[in-house]
Amino acid sequence: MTKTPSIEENLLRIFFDNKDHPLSGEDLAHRLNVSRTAVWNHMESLRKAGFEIEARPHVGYRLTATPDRLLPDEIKARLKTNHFGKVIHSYEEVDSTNDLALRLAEEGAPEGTVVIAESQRKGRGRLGRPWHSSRNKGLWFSLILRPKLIPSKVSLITLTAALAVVRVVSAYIKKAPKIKWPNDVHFEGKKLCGILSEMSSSPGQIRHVIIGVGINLNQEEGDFPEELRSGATSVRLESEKVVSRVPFLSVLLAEWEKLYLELADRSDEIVREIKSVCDTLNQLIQVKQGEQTISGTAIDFDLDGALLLRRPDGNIEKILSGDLLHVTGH
Ligand code: BT5
Repeated sequence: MTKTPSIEENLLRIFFDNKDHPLSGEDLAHRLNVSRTAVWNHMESLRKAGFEIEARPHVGYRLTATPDRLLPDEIKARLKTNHFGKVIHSYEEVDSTNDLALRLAEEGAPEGTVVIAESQRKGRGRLGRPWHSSRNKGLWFSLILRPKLIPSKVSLITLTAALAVVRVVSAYIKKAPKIKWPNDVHFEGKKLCGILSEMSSSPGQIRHVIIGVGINLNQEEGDFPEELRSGATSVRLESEKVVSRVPFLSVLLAEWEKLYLELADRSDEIVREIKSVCDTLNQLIQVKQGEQTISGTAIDFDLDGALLLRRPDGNIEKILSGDLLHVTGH
């Protein structure tokens, strides 16, 4: 169930839809179906949260600046999705958004629920590796999905998230970033985004999958710990632009929802697009799976998003997951 929008959310939506056009108190009261005093009170509560609202006598009110904070009212007011982000749990700090999302999914949270935090104490990557989540500098969030797909398709869902990130980041950086199979988006060999998919399934069916996305947006070099500096980057470092995180998130969720819904009947086209932005293909690679390392040339993906590797003996092996090292290139 989706909660009724708050007055603040509706007020922000009206401001966003009317961009530079000032609105009178009377007009706002009419659109929101509340008194002018109520409009004023809700406007004050937005101001307290950091929104700047200009009031010009005889002209009206105009939203002139938004705070760079992950406030559900603003996120929802900007969203143009049907499911993704309709329910949002936003926190200042959590251990890991994936852990919270997992718990909510088990309690029956609807598909599209987002758990997001300004920082994570124990953000994690695959195999329990740490994920560095600097406060207010990026997007650290998890999405609950309940896809009607067989479990082997889960890699494709992860890749769809990566493709949505590539599409949105491409609007900020002149040169498009690349997908590094199975779960990274990087820019010239430096990691911009990592994705952690955790699935609960019964035989033949996915019960729910939590997709955790970490995107570096506004970090400068010094925001990364020493050991990550050579291998990590952010949209700001690559574009010299500061990114407004909430508009970025709302566009990302819309792009991702569109791709996710299209998986049902045009997954072949999506796989084709993933291939076109993935720099793992045609490379000599090593895949580490536990104690074992397999090498070969990455030649293709199948329709599940699994990687097809040509071994030195010519045999083709299907790889579902693993840590990947590009032996040629990066
Ligand atoms: C990943 O794992 O890349 C998945 C990261 C998923 C993070 C999100 S944030 C929201 C949600 N909640 C969570 O707790 N997690 C998800 P993996 O492929 O195992 O890569 C982990 C490695 O990336 C680490 O060992 C570091 O080397 C590197 N790393 C850590 N933090 C980074 C950062 N901010 N930027 C770039 N690289 C980083």
